[in-house]
Amino acid sequence: MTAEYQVNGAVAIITLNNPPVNGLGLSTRTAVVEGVRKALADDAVKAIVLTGAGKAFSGGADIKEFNSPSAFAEPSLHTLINVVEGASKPVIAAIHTVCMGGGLELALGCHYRVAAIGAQIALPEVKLGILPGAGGTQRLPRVVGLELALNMIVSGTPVASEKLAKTALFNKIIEGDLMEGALAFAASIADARPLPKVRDIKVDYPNYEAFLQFSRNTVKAMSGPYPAPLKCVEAVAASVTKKFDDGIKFERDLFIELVQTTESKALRHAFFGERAASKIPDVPADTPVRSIKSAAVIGAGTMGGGIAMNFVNAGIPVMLLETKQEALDKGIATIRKNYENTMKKGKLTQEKFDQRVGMISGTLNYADIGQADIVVEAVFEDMGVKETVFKKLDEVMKQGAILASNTSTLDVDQIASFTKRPQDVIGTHFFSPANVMKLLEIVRGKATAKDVLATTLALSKKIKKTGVVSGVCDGFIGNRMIEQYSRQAGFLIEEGALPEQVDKAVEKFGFAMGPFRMGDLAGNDIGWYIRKRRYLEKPEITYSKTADLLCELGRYGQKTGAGWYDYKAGDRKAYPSALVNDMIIKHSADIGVERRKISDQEIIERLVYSLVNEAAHILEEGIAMRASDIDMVYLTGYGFPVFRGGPMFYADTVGLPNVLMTMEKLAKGRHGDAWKPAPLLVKLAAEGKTFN
Ligand code: 3H9
Repeated sequence: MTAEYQVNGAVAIITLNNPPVNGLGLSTRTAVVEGVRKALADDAVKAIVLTGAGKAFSGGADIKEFNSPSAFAEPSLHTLINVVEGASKPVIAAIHTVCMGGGLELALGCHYRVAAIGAQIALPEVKLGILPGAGGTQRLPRVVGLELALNMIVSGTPVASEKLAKTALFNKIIEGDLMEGALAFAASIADARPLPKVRDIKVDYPNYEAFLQFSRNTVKAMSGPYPAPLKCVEAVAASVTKKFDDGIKFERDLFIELVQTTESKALRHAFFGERAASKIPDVPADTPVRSIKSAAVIGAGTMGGGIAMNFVNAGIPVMLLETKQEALDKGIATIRKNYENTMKKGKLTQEKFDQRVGMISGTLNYADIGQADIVVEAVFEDMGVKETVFKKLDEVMKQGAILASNTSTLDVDQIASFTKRPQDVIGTHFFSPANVMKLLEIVRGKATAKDVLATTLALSKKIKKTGVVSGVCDGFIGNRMIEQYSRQAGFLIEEGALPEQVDKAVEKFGFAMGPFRMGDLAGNDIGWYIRKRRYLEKPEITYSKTADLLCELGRYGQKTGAGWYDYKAGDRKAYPSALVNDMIIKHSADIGVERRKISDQEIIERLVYSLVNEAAHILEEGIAMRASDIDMVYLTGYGFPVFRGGPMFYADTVGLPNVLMTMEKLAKGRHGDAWKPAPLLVKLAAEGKTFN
């Protein structure tokens, strides 16, 4: 049963029991309706308490159900709420830990609500590209007021129950045992009549038109490509402008409209994708993990410093190791400065600042880091350098320590072979700035022990990253794909586009940054260094030479004050460069390419489908375990627009046969060999299937 029924004296207790978060799927809704009917039929029962088992009152409607007919099957959430609200005996919601979405809507249908301290109260539907569709937009303003309800619904942000104690949302905040308090409350109101219903409350807000218009303007300006936030405002507006039942119908129509949008489907995909990524089929959830109480980072540069901050933010003391005192001092000073800036913005107290800075130490001596539970190497991306470091780590680190490499492209198995304990070696590829970016690509070597993988995944959660596991290959998931994207970007400028056209098209598509602005930010010399290695290792792969010519001019990007674009001192704005554009045009002439007008559509197709095709290889080879893992890498590490769900999800929405057709057309053009479709893509398209 997904809800339990028991009678305690004169009170029936209905307990939602649908782990993990008591989602209100069809079977739970059915069980609660049955429970209420049973209680109403029992003359000995005077009141009903509704609560949730385990770690939630309820996390809301079962999101997994949204793509299936059972989402709307009877009893629907509306029907359930109507049964509760229309009950002839008082129904009291006893709320704890998590009360969100449909869970809060159900509670709002109850006659009374009592809550434990610290319960997280939210209508977070907007984060899934929808709005509360079971009366939340109509009932919440009636108990907490128009303004607070609008804020909660448009932001989706949870509010602690005690902060809402003064509103009509709760009849009582219970400090001790929740059930004991709820039963005492039930006894105190068992005979009270008439039963209060939230629907009967009038939303009172003088001059609401002005407030609503202000809200529309503000929300419209902030919601970007997402339709849901503005629809939230419209639905909340209906709580003042329409009769209750009309408001409910209006809300329901908007909900049905939103749930079918690609934006909402993409956000739901990302929600489940993030959770799926931490599940490794041959590493069960109960795999024992190693204790991580201290960390060391080799290299105090930008990357090493950012990595260290992650540990410190999570309460794990870290020791930085450098080869020269000056570099060490500079690295630690930069971290300190970063925390000072956060403190100046009011996001860190002096006490927390002192704590964090106090957790960082430095050394020039390998012997000092030997007792750390994990060491992350963030040194120069060169196999020779990695060899020296890992041999040293093998000598000094205690047994059982995890030896992690922040390599972004190199062979983790080879790195592991430099040690006598390859089972303890793993790749942890952070993205710059490492203290900000959500992605952590976790590279599982062929010898990596299961508990090392499980520990690293758990650690990624602790440091608030989205950990995605990749197998070993050149560039892993993310950089192996971006290589194809960068190649296409290079060909596009050789054939007729200029950097600003490419960047604008990509940014209009929704990427945070186009490839050329991104190159200038990350440093064009990094790609140059990698290409030089590839020219030797894989001479069969063709690249545009424009990026090499740029680097030969010393234009490495923002750090040298010039890259694909010009920069002014103290200003990160990219100004198109006449010099670079002339260089590109001359290069086309030098290699005998007649430049042509390239459409924005072609730019997007070539850049995005190059990612998709490489990803299909990666999936087929088992480097990525699932298509959604690839999407998570791109959503959290490469600025792929979230409302498009990631490259694989996007290809699914375009339709794989359509993607394939465009690739076949591109294969007839210049560098057509790049468009040989991955067998998996061909197979899925032929079978009418999708990646996800
Ligand atoms: C809604 O209510 C619509 C209505 O207005 C109208 C309907 C007509 N459904 O995050 P965690 C799973 S829309 C199904 O790791 P935490 C999740 O997939 C809903 N499953 O834990 C994961 O499964 P697994 C509005 C759900 O403790 C497991 O629970 N509600 C749901 O860090 C643990 O999740 C929301 O948007 C769900 N509703 O955080 C709430 N929620 O273990 C979304 C979670 O198999 N959920 N799961 O991977 C959350 O914000 C967090 O999950 C929560 C727990 C705070 C609840």
